[in-house]
Amino acid sequence: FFKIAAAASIAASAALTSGHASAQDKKFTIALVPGLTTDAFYITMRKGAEAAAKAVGATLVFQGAPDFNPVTQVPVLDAVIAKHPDAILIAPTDKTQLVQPLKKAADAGIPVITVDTFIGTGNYQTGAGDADFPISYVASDNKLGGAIAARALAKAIGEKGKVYVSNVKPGISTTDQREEGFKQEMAKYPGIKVLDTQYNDNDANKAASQLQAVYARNSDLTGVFGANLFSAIGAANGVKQAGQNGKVKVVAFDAPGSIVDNLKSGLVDMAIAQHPAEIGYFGVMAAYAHLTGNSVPTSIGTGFTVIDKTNLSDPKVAKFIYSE
Ligand code: T6T
Repeated sequence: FFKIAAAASIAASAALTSGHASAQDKKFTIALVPGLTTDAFYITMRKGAEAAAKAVGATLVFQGAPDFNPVTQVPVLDAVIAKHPDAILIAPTDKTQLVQPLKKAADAGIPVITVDTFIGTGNYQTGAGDADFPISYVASDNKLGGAIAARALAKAIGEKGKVYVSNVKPGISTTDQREEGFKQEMAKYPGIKVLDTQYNDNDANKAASQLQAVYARNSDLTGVFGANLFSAIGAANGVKQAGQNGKVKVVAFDAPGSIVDNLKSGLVDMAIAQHPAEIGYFGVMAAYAHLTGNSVPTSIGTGFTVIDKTNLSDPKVAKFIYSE
């Protein structure tokens, strides 16, 4: 009898609330637009985003372009906006060129959260400027990451010689900040000269050729900082092709499997692993919080794990190697 009474009372309360489905009961669709689809960094981010979506009963849609370029990202974004998801998470491929395309989403009532990269200055919800409309920015501290890279490279080269930054192109918040942090820190080492940055358009082959060209002009080149996954893979390949394995030191941003192999062989000295799964997870959680009426921090910082030969087989470290 008691069981029946309890069941009846649950049914009664369900009947009372039905027709008034709360925001929490709604199955939200959250879109994630990565910088590009075929990058281990964003593949890992997607996993974290999917884990969070599962936890809150949301549907995650992952839709992106095959290369890191606003020209290909904007049409993907337009297609996503046309489907009107409940929220859009996006890694904008340019600080300025994605402002107007994302404004269209905000104007259509779709909350925007930027993950990994930012638009404008990255200071959101300030009421100032034309790019403060995103709800939140979830990312690594890229300036700090650049400074960590500089300190590691300085140590590896005995604080002397010539180095340069292998970078993607100007206008990308992440890689701009890494270069800035790197150069600021390197200024503390009088024995190190920082040569001109080489821009590779996210093409590892171009980064490898550039390494060889810089080395041909500077036989006293002692180190290179690869400011993202493809820059680092390319710079390391360039060092190998120039026959300078272990002589020209490489510090890599990002930690795909191939970079970890290069740590083992000694071609790369150190890799700064971002936590892309954490970025995806907290991106979705921030969207869910916003959609259910909760306030969200305008900036959410995620961590790094520094990987080198000595710690790469430690499971606590190895879990941050990116998924392919
Ligand atoms: O380094 C990441 C990301 O943080 C950056 O914005 C673009 O490049 C990567 O995706 C690595 O390829």
